[in-house]
Formats: sequence, C-alpha cells, structure tokens
Amino acid sequence: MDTHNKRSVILLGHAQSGKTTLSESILYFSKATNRKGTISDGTTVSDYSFDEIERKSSINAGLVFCDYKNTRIQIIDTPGYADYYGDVLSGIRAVDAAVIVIDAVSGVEVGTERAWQLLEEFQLPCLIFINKLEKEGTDKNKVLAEIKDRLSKKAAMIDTLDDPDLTEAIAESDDKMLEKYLEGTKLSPEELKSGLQQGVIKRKVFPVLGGSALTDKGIAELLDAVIQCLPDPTERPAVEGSDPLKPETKKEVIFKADGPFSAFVFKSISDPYVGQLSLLRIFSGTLLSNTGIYNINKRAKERIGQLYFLQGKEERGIDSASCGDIVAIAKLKETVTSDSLGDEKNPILYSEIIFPEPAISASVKPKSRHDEDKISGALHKLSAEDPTFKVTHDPQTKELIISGLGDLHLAVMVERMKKRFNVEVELGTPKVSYRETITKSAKVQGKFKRQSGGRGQYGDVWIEIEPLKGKGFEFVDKIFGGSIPRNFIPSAEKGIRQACLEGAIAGYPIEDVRVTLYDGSYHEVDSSDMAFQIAGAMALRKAVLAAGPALLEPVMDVDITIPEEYLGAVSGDINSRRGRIMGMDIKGKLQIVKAKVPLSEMFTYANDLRSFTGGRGMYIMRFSHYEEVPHKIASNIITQYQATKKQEEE
Ligand SMILES: Nc1nc2c(ncn2[C@@H]2O[C@H](COP(=O)(O)OP(=O)(O)OP(=O)(O)O)[C@@H](O)[C@H]2O)c(=O)[nH]1
Ligand SMILES: [Mg+2]
Repeated sequence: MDTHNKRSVILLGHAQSGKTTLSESILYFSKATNRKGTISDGTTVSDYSFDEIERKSSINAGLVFCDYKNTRIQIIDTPGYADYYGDVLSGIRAVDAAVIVIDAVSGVEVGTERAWQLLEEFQLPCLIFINKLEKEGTDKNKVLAEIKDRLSKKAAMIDTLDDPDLTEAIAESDDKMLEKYLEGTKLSPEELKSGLQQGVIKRKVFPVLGGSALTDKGIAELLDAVIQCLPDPTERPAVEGSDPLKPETKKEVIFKADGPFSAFVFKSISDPYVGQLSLLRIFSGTLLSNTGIYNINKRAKERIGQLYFLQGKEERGIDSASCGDIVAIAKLKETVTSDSLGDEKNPILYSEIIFPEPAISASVKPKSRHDEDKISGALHKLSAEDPTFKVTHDPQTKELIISGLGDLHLAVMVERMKKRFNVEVELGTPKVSYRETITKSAKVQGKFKRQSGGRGQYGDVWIEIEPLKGKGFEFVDKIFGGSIPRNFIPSAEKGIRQACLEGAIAGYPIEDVRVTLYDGSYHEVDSSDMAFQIAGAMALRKAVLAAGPALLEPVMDVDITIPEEYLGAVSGDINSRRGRIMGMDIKGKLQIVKAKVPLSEMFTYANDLRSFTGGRGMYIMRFSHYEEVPHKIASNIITQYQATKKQEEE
C-alpha cells in the first residue's frame, strides 16, 4: 500500500459509547469481515479476550484494519473505563489521528473530556462521531451544541460544506483563505475541501459526524471523512525524537518509506500461541520479515522473524511493513514497551510512555496454601504486560501487595490469575506500615544475668534515648574508663538495632531516636557477645516505654481533580478522613484540591470519590511523610497488637 493511502486512528471516548461496536461496523461495512459480531454475543473482532466477552466491555486496546477505497485504515479500539487507561496512553503513540465516539443519549461525558485533553496534549487531529442516533428522542444538533460548549467552538458538522461556522473555521486555518474570506469573497468548493483537511490536521477544525454503529448508519460518511480529512503518515503532526547520546538535542523524524528505519514499541502482549508480541509503529523506513533490527535503548541488535498485522486476535503474516504501519513482531528478546528501534548510525530515541501511578492497592493471599509459590510468578507476568499494574512485597507487613488504577482493574487481574494461571486469590485491605518513636528522653538500665550451673551469662548497659526527628537512628558510644570492655560495645549496639526493628509497643520499627550507651558493667567470666546483645535489646525496649512512646503513620500528598460543583463534598470528605487541605489550583474548567491525608484513611478512596462525583473526580497520591497517630487511634492499634501477640504466645 502506498504511504499516502494509509490512515491510522485511535477510537477514544467515554465507556460504553460504542467504540468497539463502531470498529465492528467499520470492518463489516468495508468487507474486511463478512459477518458482523456484537457485544451481546461476545463475537466482536476487537473484544476477543475471555474477560472482555464476560464483562461486555473492552479491557485492552484491540487492533483491527480494513481496506476501503484503496486506503488501508488501521484502527486501535481502546477501553473507555478509567481503570484501563494505560492502553489509551500506549495507543495514542501509534496513530496519526483519532475518532472520538460520543453516545447521543448521554452527550459529552467525563471520558469524552479526558479523551479531548489527551488529544490536546499530543496535538493530534480528530473527528467526532455521535453514535446511537437511531435511538428515539436523540438529537444530533443538541449533542453538537454541547460539543461546541464543552470541547471546542471549532467543532462543526461536515455533511454540507456551506455551514457558516465550518467555512469560518476552515478559512481561519490558512492565512490566504482567511484574507479572501474577510474580504467577503466566497471560497470555492475546492478551496474548502483542501482547506478542510489542512484545518483538521492543524486542529483548527473538528468535523462532527453522526450515525449508528448498531445499524451501520453514517459509516460510509465516517470512512470518507477519515480518508479526506485525516492525515496520511507523512502529513501527521511532528513526532518528537532525540539523539540517544545527547537527549537534549531534538531530532526531526522524516516520515517516508524509503528513509532510515525508525519505530516505537508502544505495547507488549503475551499471546498463548506465539508467546510475547511486541507492537510497534513504524514512523519511517521499511522493515522486512526475517531480518534484524537495532534496539536503540538497549544498544543491541535483534533477530526478527515474521511480521504481522493484527486483526483482533488473529495474526496475519506479512513480508514487509513501512512508514505508517502498526505491526507485531513475535519473541523479541531484549525489547520492551517504550523502546525505540531504528538505524544504528542515525538513531532516533522517542520519549518513554508516561503511565499514571497506581491509585489503589490491595493485599493478596492465595486461597490454597499450595498456590503460595505460583502466585508471585503469575502476578509478575501480568504486570509485565500491563505497566499500570504493579506488584510489591512489603517487607514490614510481609504482605504481597498489588496496585492498579481502580477496583475494576484489580478485579480483572484476579480473574486472570484464576483463568490463565489457575491460582485463586483473596484480596484484602493492605496493612499500614506504621513506625514507633518516642516523645521525650529517658535513661534506663538493661541488665541480663543468668546463673544456671556451669558458665553464667552477664551483660549490663545504661543507655539514654532521645527523640531525633526525621533522622532515623543514631548510635553514640560514650563509654570511658572501661566500664564495658571495647569488644562488647558492638554487641550491645547490635542488640539495640535488632530491637529497633522489632518495635516496643506495636511491633513496628522504631525510628527517629538517638541511643547513647554511657555506662554499664561486666563479669570476667560470664560476659559474652550474646549476653550484651540481650542486655542492649532489653534496655532499648525499656527505654522506649519510659520515653513517651508514640506511633507514626504514613501521610500522603493527594491531588484531587474535580468539577467545581463537587468542591464542598470533596473538602468535607477530606476532613472526615483526618486530612488537611493545603491549597487549590485551577486547570481549565476543573479544580485541583491539594491535601495531606493519612494513608490508612485512603484505601477505599478510589471508589468513594467515584461514587460521590458520579465518576467525574480523579486523584493521584504519593508518599509525603510520617506523622504521629492521634492518641485514641494509636491506643487501639497497640491494644490490638498486644492481644494478637498474647494469642500467639499461648
Ligand atoms: N442503540 C445502540 N446501541 C449501541 C450502538 N453502539 C453500541 N451500542 C451498544 O452500547 C453498548 C456498548 O457498546 P460498546 O461497543 O461495547 O462500547 P465501547 O465504547 O466499546 O465500551 P467500552 O469498551 O466499555 O469503553 C453495547 O451494548 C452496544 O450494543 C448504537 O449505535 N446504538
Ligand atoms: Mg469497547
């Protein structure tokens, strides 16, 4: 296929607006398939995985393509739910343009706005498709008005080119035309047509079309608009590349099939039959099957086998691929998502995909003891496929923790564990990693003395403990005059450090203390390394109890983005979680609330925020600092710990 006859689009929009059905309708209409699948039967080309069929909603990006009017159109169908946003961020890096799908009944929704912001960020051109218009009572003009109000004034229906708004928008995209237009000269249909494509590419015009993916209405017009208004791979907006040796030096990518090879790996999937598949977008040059490539990030050459076009789950082998193509390669050894591939002599490095930080965490436990070994292997495989899904081991609480973008995301991973790896797990609220500390100084003695036939044990230390805010732990040796022989001082220190790890009041590590060893005594025969370790540990536990012990908890920085009308609800809720509001920011029509909130109060926040903002609120969270737990809450934690400890001892 000639480079000028290629188009690539990503379908974006709110969940359930009809993106997958639209991709299915396009495939059927363009005769890429001879039977139209449906969401209700679970037979669409794009939503082929077991969990997508079960949930009747996309979870991963689906790649499909068709040939229509001598043009190859490659489509990435993305999931609309925010929990699966990772694939939207990868997919956007592979295409030249987008189609935003809007449900005619619901109009512009949160997911529509999110898609709009993303396109603005990447400066990609787009068409807008109002879907479900066969439904009674829907009105495309009403939706258009909403689009103009909430997305852009430059949105216009393009069924006729004489809409005054459209003419104006087109004229504004070109200085010459604008001059003519302002002089009152009418633009010719040819001028309008060519001006339209330039206007769309420059994001000065956003063509709006309408139809129904369910009844295949408006699909012909949509495909015509994709061909006429959207850029081919050589006309697309610039892609930023850099020199790998001098990352500050920007490098221009020249989009042509006979130029040097340059491509970006935007996603990896594991296929049950062919194994690992790397998905890449070729920006320049040509690649042949069964040759080699150069990975710029790894500075390594790799052999490649067969190249494929993907039609949903089906891999179609091809001999070569070139500028503008989105293709899959099996079993690359070194290459991972976000790597750049290219010419060793003239390498272009593309920037890494920036994924959102996980918003929600849960602890995982296998339902059966036998699965304990399998669980972490399975989780690591899942997280290798999905950069927004993370697995960590908390050394403090000894729990395995999974984190993702929302509760749906975690639930999907639990299902995959079961279906793909045959491991059943239970999710729980993660334990909080508290710390113990002290609030004042104390001097105590730790004395360990045992006489049990034969050789006895004797160790005796005096220590002072003081608060040392934010400094962790410090040990000071102030033994003068040999009250403890020098070789036993490291023993006492070891015992003290060990006791710090185990905690004195609730089993959490002790931090922010200075311990000074200043006196003690010893026995010629009975003193030993072990006896001084025990004496040190005893002294420390006693000292903490005497020094006004306190519990510290992790406090998080939380940035909450919401429409203004939820400001009151969000602030009230933050207060009820023992949080403090630190400031506000405005981002377009949205409000960002910046707060500090204890982690222990944030475990259900993803769900709570979603429910009281009707899905319109978003937040990000990162660790800020440790802070003292209020007395009442602390004493509950301590009592609980003492009770379980007693139980364990009995
Ligand atoms: N009446 C009507 N229903 C439609 C139309 N298009 C899609 N639907 C229905 O809307 C629901 C969602 O359709 P999908 O194609 O899965 O929507 P989606 O945008 O891919 O959804 P996510 O992948 O979850 O973001 C399904 O029940 C479809 O049958 C349409 O044109 N008219
Ligand atoms: Mg879908």
